[in-house]
Amino acid sequence: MNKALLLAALGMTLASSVALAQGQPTPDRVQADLKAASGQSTGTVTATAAPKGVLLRIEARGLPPGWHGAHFHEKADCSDSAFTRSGGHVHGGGGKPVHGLLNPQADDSGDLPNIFVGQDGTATVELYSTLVALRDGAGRPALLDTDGSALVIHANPDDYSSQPIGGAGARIACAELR
Ligand SMILES: [Cu+2]
Repeated sequence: MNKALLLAALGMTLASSVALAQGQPTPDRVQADLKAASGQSTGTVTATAAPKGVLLRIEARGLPPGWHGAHFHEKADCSDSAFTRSGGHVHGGGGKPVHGLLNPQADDSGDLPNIFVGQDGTATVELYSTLVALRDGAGRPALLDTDGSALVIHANPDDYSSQPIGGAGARIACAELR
């Protein structure tokens, strides 16, 4: 083997070691600004595709302390201050979704556990949902469908059973996932 060939072979070995050292491929994820009703940024939301669902990270500040309902809503539209343009909850079936993580009849794909905001107004939360997919769901609704979706935080906690949104009240923060 001449010197040039040897160097080329060595270079290829190094390149494949670097690829191995980097490990897993970069996860498929989207990040969005979390917007308060004032229009100001109140944090960030990151949604990552998982093999059987979506991993969600919420990093918020400036929210009212206490428990708050959080759901995936139908459309990536947080353009009005009441966030009504984000629509109802993400739902795969026809008709109105039956809401509530503790409701045996529920088929609401937008359901998520409540988040807790501390006295300083911040929350750092990771949630996991197997009810949706980021893109291809094998039957689960995709968050990144043609009109995207929104992560909405409500004023009150979700009681996980009453209709239509578990008594969670007004929408106080919204992130456009697209
Ligand atoms: Cu909601």
